[in-house]
Amino acid sequence: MKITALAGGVGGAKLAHGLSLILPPEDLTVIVNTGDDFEHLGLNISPDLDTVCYTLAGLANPETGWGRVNESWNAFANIEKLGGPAWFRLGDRDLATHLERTRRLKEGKPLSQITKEFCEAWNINPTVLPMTDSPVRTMVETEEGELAFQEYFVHRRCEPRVKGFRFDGVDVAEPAPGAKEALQSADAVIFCPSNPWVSIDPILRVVKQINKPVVAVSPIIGGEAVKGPAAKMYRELGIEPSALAVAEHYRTILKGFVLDNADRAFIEQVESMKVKIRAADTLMKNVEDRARLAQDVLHFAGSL
Ligand code: FO1
Repeated sequence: MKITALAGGVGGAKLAHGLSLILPPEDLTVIVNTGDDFEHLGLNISPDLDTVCYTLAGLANPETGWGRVNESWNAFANIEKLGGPAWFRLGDRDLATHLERTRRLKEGKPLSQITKEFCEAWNINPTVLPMTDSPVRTMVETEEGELAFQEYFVHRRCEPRVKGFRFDGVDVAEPAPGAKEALQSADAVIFCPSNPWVSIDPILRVVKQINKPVVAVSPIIGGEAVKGPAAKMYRELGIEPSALAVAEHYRTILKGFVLDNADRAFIEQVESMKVKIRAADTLMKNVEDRARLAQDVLHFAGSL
């Protein structure tokens, strides 16, 4: 079964990893959000892309989900000592990724090509694609004005109340080479359990159309996001955060929906949207959980 998965950061990376443990590499393409990308210390940082790649390569920090395992912080400590920006933490190993990415971008290489080269170096076999090679920047409209995504997310710790989102550059952004083909040749498209507002929506805005059966996995369990501000965003936008709210978010493109066993109470309401539903244990605490959930999602997608 050929699968194209859409993913943001930590939650998306975990399911992508589970899928990579089951599917032959030629049957899996992961299209990753780049709306979180930004420039910091003169470097091009692609947090979600790196989180997905590090996770697939077994290099991710298991505590944070982002950044590298066995990281050291010498450069960061010295930047801090010099009075440089300390709100965004870059470890030594991670810094090498940003330095090298920035160098190759300056040479004129597209981000998708650089990602391919990094994947080869890290022995990542499935295809990982940034959603686009053009700059798209997620802007968070808050009660304190508009904030660039990492300014909102890391610097302001998601504290300002959210009023909406804007994806700067999205109207002229073309999908990265191979993304359209991967969506067309897939038997099913899986939306990983990533934030619908700021991880999956920017990808959907870039790829525009999906003509294959879509299965989404809810990132919300029992009214709370497993990680990150998704539930807070729903609340501030006047929507009760729940698996049901996620299904409603995607309802126009959804064929199947996977919610947690804790959210079985919503099954009937989701079914009434003419969406097929599967309840599963969606919390991925270890690698076995990732593979088990991936297997559940693949069985379900195959049955649609
Ligand atoms: N998230 C934080 O909360 N604090 C950080 O200092 C931080 C640094 C960081 C460095 C590299 C990287 O790839 C990701 C990093 N993240 C950090 C996570 C990241 O900014 C967010 O999780 C994503 O953008 C949201 O998916």
